[in-house]
Formats: sequence, structure tokens, C-alpha cells
Amino acid sequence: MNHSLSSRRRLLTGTAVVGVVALCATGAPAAFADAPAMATPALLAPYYTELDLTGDEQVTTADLDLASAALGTTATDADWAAIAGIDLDADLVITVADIAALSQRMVYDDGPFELVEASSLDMQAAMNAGVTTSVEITQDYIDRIAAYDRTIPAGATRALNSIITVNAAALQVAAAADAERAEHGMTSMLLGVPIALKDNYNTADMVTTGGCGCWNANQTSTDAFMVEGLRDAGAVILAKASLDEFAYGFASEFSSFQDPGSTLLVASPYDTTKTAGGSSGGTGAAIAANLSGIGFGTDTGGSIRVPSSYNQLVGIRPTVGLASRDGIIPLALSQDTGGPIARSVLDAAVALDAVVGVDPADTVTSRQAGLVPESYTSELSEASLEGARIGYLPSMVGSNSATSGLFAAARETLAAQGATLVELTAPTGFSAVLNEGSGSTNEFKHDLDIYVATHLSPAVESRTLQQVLDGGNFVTSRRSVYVQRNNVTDATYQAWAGPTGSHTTQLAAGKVLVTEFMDANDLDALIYPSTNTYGTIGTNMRLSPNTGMPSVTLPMGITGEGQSGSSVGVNLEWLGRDFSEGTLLGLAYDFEQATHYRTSPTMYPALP
Ligand SMILES: [Ca+2]
Ligand SMILES: [Ca+2]
Ligand SMILES: [Ca+2]
Repeated sequence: MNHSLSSRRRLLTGTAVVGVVALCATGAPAAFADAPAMATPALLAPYYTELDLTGDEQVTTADLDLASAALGTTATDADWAAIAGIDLDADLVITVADIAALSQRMVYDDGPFELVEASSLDMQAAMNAGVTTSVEITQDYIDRIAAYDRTIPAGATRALNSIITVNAAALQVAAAADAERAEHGMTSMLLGVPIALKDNYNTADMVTTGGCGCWNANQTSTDAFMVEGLRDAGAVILAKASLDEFAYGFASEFSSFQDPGSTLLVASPYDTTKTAGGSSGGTGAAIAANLSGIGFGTDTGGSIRVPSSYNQLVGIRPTVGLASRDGIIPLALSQDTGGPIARSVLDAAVALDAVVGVDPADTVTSRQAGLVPESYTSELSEASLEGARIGYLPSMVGSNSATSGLFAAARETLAAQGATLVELTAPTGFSAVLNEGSGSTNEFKHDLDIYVATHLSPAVESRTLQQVLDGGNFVTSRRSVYVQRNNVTDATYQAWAGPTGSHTTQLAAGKVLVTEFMDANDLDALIYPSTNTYGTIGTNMRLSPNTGMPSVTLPMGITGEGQSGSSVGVNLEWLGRDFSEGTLLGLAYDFEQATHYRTSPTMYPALP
């Protein structure tokens, strides 16, 4: 029906640069002199774009030049209308104070750059100012992985084990990103930003093991669709992150590159005696411990949101249909999604921008046509909560006092930010929605066969679940699970996930029921705690996968102490209507900016 977003973006970047060079070439000082502004808007967050004077939807030195030329202009002058937008102090004259305020909106920061807890915006600002480069940032992350991932640093009792493979080509890609910036400026908010992908996303330059030693040799010939989008945006694919083998559960136990029968577990960087959660636990631990810029996970029944909650991160489980699953090792295609795991809402929004798009190889993505904003960052406003209506069900809060206390405080914060909180009782049929099982049992073998046929490297010997079992190189405690899944017949699969299967029918009914519930109560979002401290809450994780509707999770506060002075916490989750990721991110951003609950783990400080 149409080109993927990524190919559309390639086109725009390729054609529109010339005009912008002319626009920005006039007297641009210092670091921007040979780095004209980008052609396509890289960042549409209103704070950074609303004062644009030159029409490129960003504030650069070109805008400062125009503002400087207008110094002394007053409201009675003929050209006032063109410049009135930057009269931020509303004294009807353009003064140095206005230019100083305008300069704050530039993605440019020549102060010291700190890698630990840096956002993509921090990185872009520092790279634009020439303070650092993508090569330096990438090397720093490689050094941190070497120093921290398979070692036990002071205060810790276990290794994180969050990374399976580091990309040998990462520095080369970073150098190319630096060259792109020197020639064309900041062409994307991901330009030169290092990304860690859960090791079930295909990458043409690293093997994709799915966490299983049985697939150590799976060097695919292509990238997953979502990975193509990241590369098109200029991101540096830094590493493949650990996961629970074949994305099975929340422990993040894997056998990749281990002796047959041996496994590793991913630890939480806040308390290494605890799990980082799963199944995207490696991504969660790596991003929380600042071993990469932004991460990606997959979520079938909680696998993005659980590690996000255990590691004080922002996670997006997109609408099923927003991001293609082609080239991702499946668990259950009725409910599989891929999405970002990040240290901030902004990073999550920036990352999501790069991976959405219609993909003929995953037909469910055709649902998104016309429903995707130009950039999710355009929704990031500190006024998003004003006038919002947010529902919650006391039955989803659980009985943990620390969690329920934070949830009560969150409701107060939301109300103080101008939202209306609506306490609701569950509609008829809601428990059937929450209690519908995961598709993983009945769909795994069927969907894995599709991946094997389309993507698995010919070098891999174990090409069926039976061959995986026979080979003995997997998390052996999973044997009974794999045997059960291998015994699922096609008739069982069809009765479950076929066009009129029970699971297909229930998921569709769940979407209708929860959407109508939100409509009837005029809700912008439904909120609930994602998890307790290192533990799940009832069936909360099932609401998003059992409706196909999107959810965003972000830190809700601190529940206690971890190791070595670290704090542990839990997350607040937001569920919305199909393709309302922008709304959810806007609401979450306002909450984040009002609270700043994320803390950094203490055992992984800046390297000397
Ligand atoms: Ca501009
Ligand atoms: Ca003024
Ligand atoms: Ca606000």
C-alpha cells in the first residue's frame, strides 16, 4: 500500500538537504559552520521547535542569527510579526534576553558531557557542539560492557550477564555517523546513538541466538524490519542483549555460547541478587547500567514491561500492528510486539519513531496506515496531563503496601498536574480478558517454523523444536516446556489461533470491551502498577497483550534499598486505545517531568 516509513525518510533526507544548506550557511559560527541543519525534522518536541524562525522546525544558529539581526525591533516595526514569536518576555521588544532564551531551545550544549544517564538529546547536543563524537560515545559503552557486564564490580555479588554479542562493526558505523553529522548536521535524533537489541532481532552483522546455544550459528542475511529503521536513522547497533531463552519467561536465563547444559542468568544492576526480569532482561539490565544508549525488547506477555519496572526504565509495548515483527524470532504472533526500553520517555519516543511502518512481510502492520504521527516527540509536553481523564481499577493495584502507596501518590501527582482521576469498577467480561492465557504454548512451534523457513541461517543444524530438544544445547530445565509445545498439533493451533480460534476471538473481544469501557468513561488512559518490587501483580501484565492495545510504563517511585546504596522501584503503566502511543507518551512525559523518579544504579559508575 505504501512505502515503509524508513524508505520514506531515506527519500526525504536524500532530496531536501541542498535547500537547508543555503538557509543555514549565513554566518553560522564555530561548531555549526560546517554542520548545516538537517532537512527532515529530527525532533518535534514543541519546546525545541516552537521558536523556529527559519522554517526547518528546529532552533539552530541560523535562528540565532535572524534573532540577532532583529535586536531592538519593537512591536510597532513593520517586520515585528516575523519575529514576535521569540519575544518570550512579552515586553514588545527583541532584546538579548530573548536571544538567550531562544538559545536554550537549541540542541547544542558545549558543557561537559556525562555518559552515565545521558539521553539521546544530551548526546545530540554534545555531538552538535563538538564536545564528543559518536565514536567516543560508542567506545565508552564498549569499555563499560568490558568493565562491568561479565565481572562482579564492588558491591555486587553476581555479574549482570546482560550482553551476548558486541558488534565488531560498531565503531565503523559510529565513524560514519560522525561523518554524516559533519556533512549534513543532525539528520536524526538517533544519529550516532548506540542501541542494544534483544538477541531475538535479526542483525546482518551479528548472530541472533534467541538466547539459545542451539542457535549460536544463526547469522542471518538481513536485518529485522525494525532494525532497518534504526540503521536508516543513523543509529549505531552496538550489541545484542541477553534474554530468557526464546523469550519464554521473566527469569532471563539463557544458554547462548555456554557449554551444553550450562546457563547464565541476568542480574538486576540495582541488586544483583535479584533478577533483571524478563524476557528482555538483558536489555533492561544493560540500559539501566548505562551499557548502551537505548535498548529494544519484545513483549508477548510482559517481557518489555517487567524488566522496565524492575530496572526503573521506560518501556513501550506498542499496538500489535505498529511495528513489524518480521525478522524477530517469534514467541506467539497473536501477541508479539517489539518496542523500546529506555532511561527516559524522550528516548523511548525517539526510538519508536525509527521503527514503525507498514511492512508487507507482517500484514498486521497495514492497520497503522494514517494513524502514525510524524514524530512521537511532538506529543511530549509538560501540559499533557491538564484536562486528561485517567481511569483506574482498585482491583489492579494489588495488596503490596509499597506499591499501593506509590500508586496513591501517583494519583495525587496526576491530579495536581490537572488530570481527572476516575475510580472505576471492572466491566462485565473484564476478568475473561485478563485471564485469557498467553499464546506462547499453542503458537510457538507454528510461528517458529515460519521464522526458520524465512530467516534462520542455513548454518544452524537444529531447525525444528524436536531437533533443538535432540541437540541438548538449550536451557535444560525448559525441556518439559519445549516438549509440551512440540506436541501441539496443527488442529490445536487452528482451534486456538486460527481465524475463528478461541484465542483469536477472545483477543478481539477484549479489544472491543476495553475500548468501549474507555469510551464510556471518556478516558484518555487507564493506569495501574506494572509490578511490585521484583514480582508481578496478578494479571496486570495481561491487559495489553490480551487486547492488542498499547501500553507505556515508567518509574513510579522507590520501594526500598538494593545493593551498595542503590534504590529499587516499581513502574506505573498506562494503557490506551489502539495507536494512541503518542497520547500515552505525552501523559507519561508530563508525569516523568513532574516526578523524575528514575535513579541510577550505584555499582556501575563512570569509568575512571
Ligand atoms: Ca530553524
Ligand atoms: Ca523581549
Ligand atoms: Ca504538567
